[in-house]
Amino acid sequence: MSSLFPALTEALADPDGTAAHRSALRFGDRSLTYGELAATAAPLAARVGEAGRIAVWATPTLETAVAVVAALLAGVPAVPLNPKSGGGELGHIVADSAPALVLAAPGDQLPDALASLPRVDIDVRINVHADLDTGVRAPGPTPPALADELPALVVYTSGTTGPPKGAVIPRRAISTTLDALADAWRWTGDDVLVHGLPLFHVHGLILGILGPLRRGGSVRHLGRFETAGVTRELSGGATMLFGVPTMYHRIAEALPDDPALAKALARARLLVSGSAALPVHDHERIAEATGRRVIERYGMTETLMNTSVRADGEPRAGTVGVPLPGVELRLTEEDGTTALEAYDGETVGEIQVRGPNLFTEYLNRPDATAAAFTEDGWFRTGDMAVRDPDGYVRIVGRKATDLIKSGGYKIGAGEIENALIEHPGVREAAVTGEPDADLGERIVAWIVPADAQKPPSAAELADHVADRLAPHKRPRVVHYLGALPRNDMGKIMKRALAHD
Ligand code: MCA
Ligand code: AMP
Repeated sequence: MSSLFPALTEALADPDGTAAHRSALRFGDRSLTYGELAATAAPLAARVGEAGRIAVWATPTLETAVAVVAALLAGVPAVPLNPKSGGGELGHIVADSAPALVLAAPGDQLPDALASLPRVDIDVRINVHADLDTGVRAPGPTPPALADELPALVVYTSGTTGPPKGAVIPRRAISTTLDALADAWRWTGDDVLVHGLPLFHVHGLILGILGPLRRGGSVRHLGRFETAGVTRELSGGATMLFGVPTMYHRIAEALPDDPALAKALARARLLVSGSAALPVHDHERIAEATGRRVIERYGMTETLMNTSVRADGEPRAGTVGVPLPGVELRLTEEDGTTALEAYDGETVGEIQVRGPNLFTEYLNRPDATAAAFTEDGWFRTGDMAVRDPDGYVRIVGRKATDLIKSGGYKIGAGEIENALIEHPGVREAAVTGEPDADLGERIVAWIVPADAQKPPSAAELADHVADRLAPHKRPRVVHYLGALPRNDMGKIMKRALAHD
């Protein structure tokens, strides 16, 4: 039952202490010290303290970070919402998670799907210390001790079919995963992290915001990812960079014409990639131009972080390193229960994990929760891998072909197919992923139009999906067919499609 953020607790108890004056968060030209964060988040925590669950309109801003910290101080589970989600997706998340209220930055326009929820503005008080210099500086109330099993966040994640499921992430999963990463990466309060990741997923929110705060260090968020921001921050004192492979690919593309970027990356203490596989070609291009090797770590919304190349280990392109402290990892045979013993770099099995880093359940989905675990408590990741003789894990694929990773986002083919079929011009639809140098995979839609003479255009279908679900789920390529290839059982043969 220890504090998730010791530096923040210290700043609350002693607004004049050294911890209070340390830098915590910076978004553009707006920043907060730990003292300011405490003075801003504590009153918000008091306001939401009685709520059952709260939604957070998770724009890439200081407000989102403050809102999530306030929820964690209060012990109220937060549901981060993608502000680009379409009406259908938001409607599902709100109905499923039933938040008591929504926290949003003053001035943010909220869509109709949130109209029924009471709204609380996130009032970020910059320069609180300056105000307090003319007033009374009193210690804040000590946050209540909260049980480790208490849900901290509900993060929505796509499956192969149906709408996204809410993964319930307890406080102990956050603390143990962040402490395991601290061990693997020698991550301390002296580190300054830079990233431009979205704040409604595990990578950007838990690793990218809560990670530095747990260490008593600081984070500079770019608002949106751009290589110029990476150059600026890594040249100006930042020590670590987190990104998805698409971001490192864009860095690799920019490096030949951008010596300042190469110099900035060369100065970084640690460059970390995750959420999808970073192609070896991009690893090599970055290493060649900067002399620095990107390290990869492997995680999942349901498990937080499982493995990583360690800061003191050998960086090896194409691998995700070794299991983190406290994480049990095994590969299993096709039956899903027999453990493979091989460490030969060849024998492929499904990765299963066990440990304090795991989620507790999918909200309102006991069926899906039960299916995700073996009888003896191993979580089935669906990722296929081999292990090198020294234990390094190499991910070689996925069990489900209906899961697409595009730009580091996990996207279920079924979810997009359901949205496409709602379009009046579509009779049948199938969705696949195909390789894309920038995004890893791009979404491809295979459409049987209702009227072959007047098929809906690719742009119209992309907009249709972006409006209902989210822009990153829109098809990038559309093929029109007279019929979908089906087997004798009537099942669509996606492999045949992809090879057409
Ligand atoms: C284009 N746009 C549209 C449409 N077409 N909007 C609406 N309707 C349309 N038809 C807009 C997009 O919204 C976007 O707007 C802009 O055009 C460009 O889009 P895009 O080509 O998709 O690229 P991008 O915006 O540059 O995105 C690349 C990215 C992004 C920055 C790498 O994919 C990204 O942030 N990925 C991170 C994913 C992530 O964090 N995954 C973690 C989950 P605008 O410019 O306004 O945005 S995995 C996880 O958490 C686990 C635990 C793990 O291991 O990490
Ligand atoms: P999500 O469900 O969005 O949290 O995505 C989790 C999935 O991302 C995992 O099951 C993996 O398939 C993939 N993933 C995360 N990190 C890596 C990595 N470093 N290399 C390959 N795949 C990864």
